[in-house]
Amino acid sequence: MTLTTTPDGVRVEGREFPTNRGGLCRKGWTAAELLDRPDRLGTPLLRTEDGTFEPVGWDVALTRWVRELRAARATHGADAVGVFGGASLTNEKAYALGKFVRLGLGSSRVDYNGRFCMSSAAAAGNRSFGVDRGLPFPVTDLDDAHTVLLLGSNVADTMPPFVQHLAEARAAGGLLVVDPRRSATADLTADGQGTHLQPLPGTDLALLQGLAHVVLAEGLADHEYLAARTTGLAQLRPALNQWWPERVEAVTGVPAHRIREVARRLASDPRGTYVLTGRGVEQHADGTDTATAAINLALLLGLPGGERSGYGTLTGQGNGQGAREHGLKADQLPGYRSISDPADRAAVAAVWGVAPETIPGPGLPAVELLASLGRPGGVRCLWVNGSNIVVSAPDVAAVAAGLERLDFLVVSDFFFSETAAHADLVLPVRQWAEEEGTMTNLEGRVLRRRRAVAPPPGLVGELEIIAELARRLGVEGFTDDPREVFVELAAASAGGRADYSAITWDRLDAGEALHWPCRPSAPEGSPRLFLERFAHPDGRARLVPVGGPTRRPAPGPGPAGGLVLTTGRWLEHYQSGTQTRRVGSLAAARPEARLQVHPATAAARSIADGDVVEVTSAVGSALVRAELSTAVRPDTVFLPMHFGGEATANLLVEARTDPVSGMPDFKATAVTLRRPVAGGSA
Ligand SMILES: Nc1nc2c(c(=O)[nH]1)N[C@H]1C(S)=C(S)[C@@H](COP(=O)(O)OP(=O)(O)OC[C@H]3O[C@@H](n4cnc5c(=O)[nH]c(N)nc54)[C@H](O)[C@@H]3O)O[C@H]1N2
Ligand SMILES: Nc1nc2c(c(=O)[nH]1)N[C@H]1C(S)=C(S)[C@@H](COP(=O)(O)OP(=O)(O)OC[C@H]3O[C@@H](n4cnc5c(=O)[nH]c(N)nc54)[C@H](O)[C@@H]3O)O[C@H]1N2
Ligand SMILES: [Mo]
Repeated sequence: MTLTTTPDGVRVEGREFPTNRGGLCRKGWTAAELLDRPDRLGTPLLRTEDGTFEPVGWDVALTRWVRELRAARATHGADAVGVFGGASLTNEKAYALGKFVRLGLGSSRVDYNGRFCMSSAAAAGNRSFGVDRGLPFPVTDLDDAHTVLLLGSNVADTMPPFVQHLAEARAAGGLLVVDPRRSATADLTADGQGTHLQPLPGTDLALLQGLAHVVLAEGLADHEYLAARTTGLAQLRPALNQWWPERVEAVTGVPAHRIREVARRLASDPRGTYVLTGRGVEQHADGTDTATAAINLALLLGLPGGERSGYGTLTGQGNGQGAREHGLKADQLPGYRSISDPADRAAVAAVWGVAPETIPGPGLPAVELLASLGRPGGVRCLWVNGSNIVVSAPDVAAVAAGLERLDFLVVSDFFFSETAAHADLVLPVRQWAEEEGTMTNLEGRVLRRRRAVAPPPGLVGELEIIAELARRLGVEGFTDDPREVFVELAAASAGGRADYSAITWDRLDAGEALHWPCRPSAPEGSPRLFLERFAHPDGRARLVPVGGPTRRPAPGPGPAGGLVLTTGRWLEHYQSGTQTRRVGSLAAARPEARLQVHPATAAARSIADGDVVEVTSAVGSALVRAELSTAVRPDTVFLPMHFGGEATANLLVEARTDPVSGMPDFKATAVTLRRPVAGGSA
């Protein structure tokens, strides 16, 4: 998109671009409204003795912060200071922040909200393919697809410009949507344009095992491809044996004959067939295994690395791809390198001009990092930069308690978020349209972000904050010039999995489409990975045997019976809502949270549309109005994640995580539902 400055302010215009073709979702069209809002943070705010906030100058703010950092480190050690970042940050900020924690603070304690977003798909991609790039092919390849299996992704609401790439598949009757709700995307399958499968939340692993079982049992697998391009078929077979369709039906609720139909459709013509996953299947305690099962299915069919076929995961946040490549993750160094691998450490240490042993080891994944706040051996001084964790992390009551235990909390944001309310120091930062940098999109293509408007006076960006902190801490090697940071980032990525070493701002500014890896030996970049080989040393993809779904309490039918809560997004709001709840038209369209409940489920509990209901899980309760809808399964309820206060979805979600990726179990929580005793009718 482009920004035009007009006498009345800034306007957003769609721009012709292959991934969106001039389309923009509603949030994009309204984003400019946020640049000059009166409640935008303008100066640092420091908490006073009596608990209120007082505007202070930057020097006072940074002096205090540096004193707190030094005190925490002197008393409790370097790992007592930590950073929680976000994937809305540019590549340059993500890189600088990761480097600053390791070298400037000497701490291992850094992680970010991408842990909540793409970590399961990333872990599965690395395990199966040896590399993690959301789409290993340009999104426009989907334009010719006749069959697309879309698992746990509601693109019609969460990525509206993407829907146009599904037109051909819909015309061919081949859009296959797996979602416990008849979502806006599931509606796209109506009138013979495809099929909607509606499993119980958290049972996709069984469903995928069942589809793979049918492919093998009915002789639909591509054995020539499996022999040439994969390893592990012999180990995979026994893991699939037990998942015959009738058994899968009993676990998922999806009829056995539909499972067979979908498997046959997927195998009918591999050229033009794609398997895509979203958060609905990835944000589970078995999310890595579920994404792996989707990859196994795709491999059995011979899809990944084909001319016009493949597997991919649909990236979430603005820089969801880039932020997971440059070292913001607890176990990573730039170039998608491992912080535990001696060769990776040596390569980055050389670029940073330090001895490898100077770089700390792996830190803690997000949920463990948050659990450590204010605890013995845990983080005591935290900087949250680019996330609203009091709304978006699991078990938010525990997170808020952790923030209160801290010695010092710094939150930087454009707005006074729910998390900022817990801070000792709140710092204003610049917004997207006010800064230069790069982002990496869902297909691994690096894009320039250009400054379109001047930031309000007195506001600085994170690169300036980091460089100034480093200067005050007496650490060298930090610049506030984003172009210089990119040059260093590209050098640090050379030879890594996400190699940017032949990418320059000049090439990007000249309009070149550059997908990583992009190195001097192949400066044209890599729009299609895997055509010849996968990224494991032997060039083969791995079929990884996985088990059955994580056991959860089964929902009960009666009025007092348990239900499964799942959570996700609405078209009108973005993430924790800090931004979209402030946009007039969006807030008017969707002013408050609603719990989607099936009418039969509501009737059994004497709940009417609009009633305030109490939802209770093992860790907490939420109060929210019910919205009756036949679009959700009777044993399932759905709550959007966009709201704070009593309706915060994450009051209910437990801090249980996937053992491989550290992903929280956001999408299947056992709950009960009732009308609060003291009335509660709207
Ligand atoms: N409007 C809007 N757009 C956004 C965002 C936003 O907040 N608002 N956020 C952006 C970000 S960061 C992300 S990560 C993406 C997310 O994009 P999506 O992955 O599309 O978003 P979700 O709504 O979280 O989940 C998708 C679907 O999964 C379904 N689902 C829930 N549980 C299960 C399950 O157990 N199995 C299956 N098969 N499906 C399940 C939900 O019903 C939902 O329709 O969207 C991006 N775009
Ligand atoms: N129950 C449940 N919980 C979920 C999910 C779910 O589906 N269900 N989804 C998860 C997912 S996929 C995600 S991505 C997370 C998202 O949730 P969060 O991590 O909370 O993400 P945002 O709401 O985008 O928060 C970003 C905050 O940083 C600010 N911000 C934006 N850009 C910048 C910047 O450049 N610099 C600074 N300093 N601040 C900035 C914004 O104003 C906002 O307050 O939520 C996760 N939580
Ligand atoms: Mo996300």
